[in-house]
Amino acid sequence: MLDFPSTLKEVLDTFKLCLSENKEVYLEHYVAGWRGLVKFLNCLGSVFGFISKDAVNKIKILVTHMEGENGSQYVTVQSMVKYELDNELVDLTKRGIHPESGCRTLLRLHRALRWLELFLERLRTSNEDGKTSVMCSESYNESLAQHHPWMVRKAAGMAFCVLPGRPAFFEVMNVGPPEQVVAMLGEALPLISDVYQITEEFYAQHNMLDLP
Ligand code: 1Q0
Repeated sequence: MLDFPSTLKEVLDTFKLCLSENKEVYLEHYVAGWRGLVKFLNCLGSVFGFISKDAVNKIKILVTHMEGENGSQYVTVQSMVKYELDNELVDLTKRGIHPESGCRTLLRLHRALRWLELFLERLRTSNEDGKTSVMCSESYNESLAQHHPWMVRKAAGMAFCVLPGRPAFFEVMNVGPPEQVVAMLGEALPLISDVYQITEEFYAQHNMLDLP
């Protein structure tokens, strides 16, 4: 389990550990990565509490599966999907008796990972006076927002407005001077993108990109 991460680099490195040799995604590291991200989110203020609460809740659901009696099936995203599908443990078309399946829960975090990728890429390529709130809402609109109802989109939009500016943001990351942050993001982003793509393709193959 991850202790309080001192830098965002440590958290993003966790996503590097996610990929197995044969390109499966380890749940343990995936969950650890999200735990670390949530800690950074909490540093940004209580306005983000409703987001962090939902993320923590989803992390908990996954951990419960991983530590449960069928935990050995929850080692990778791929093994989880196979297990839950084979045993009819997923609601495929409408909400039913499996509201906390690993598959639908992970899908929510997976969509959020796309937001993260887009947002960090914008941060990386922005200049000093770039507006984090704009970068954040553009990334959100291109990803997660498409899956959220109006109320959630509205609340998210309001929270984005109070994001600190780029310099303060870089400081919270605790990675060093801006050039170093930019370099670190440049190294970390391709790996996050790999994890995202591999999960996306696997979910697509199993027709699971719209799980209720
Ligand atoms: C930096 C600002 C953070 C902005 C995060 C953007 C995501 C906004 C999402 C808002 C929605 C949250 C409310 C709950 C929504 C659920 O309905 C929804 C669907 O689940 P369900 O069960 O109802 O079908 N849940 C989700 O879509 C999951 C959302 C998880 C979001 C996790 C975001 C974690 C953010 C980490 C921030 C990392 C910051 C990195 C850089 C920090 C450097 C200082």
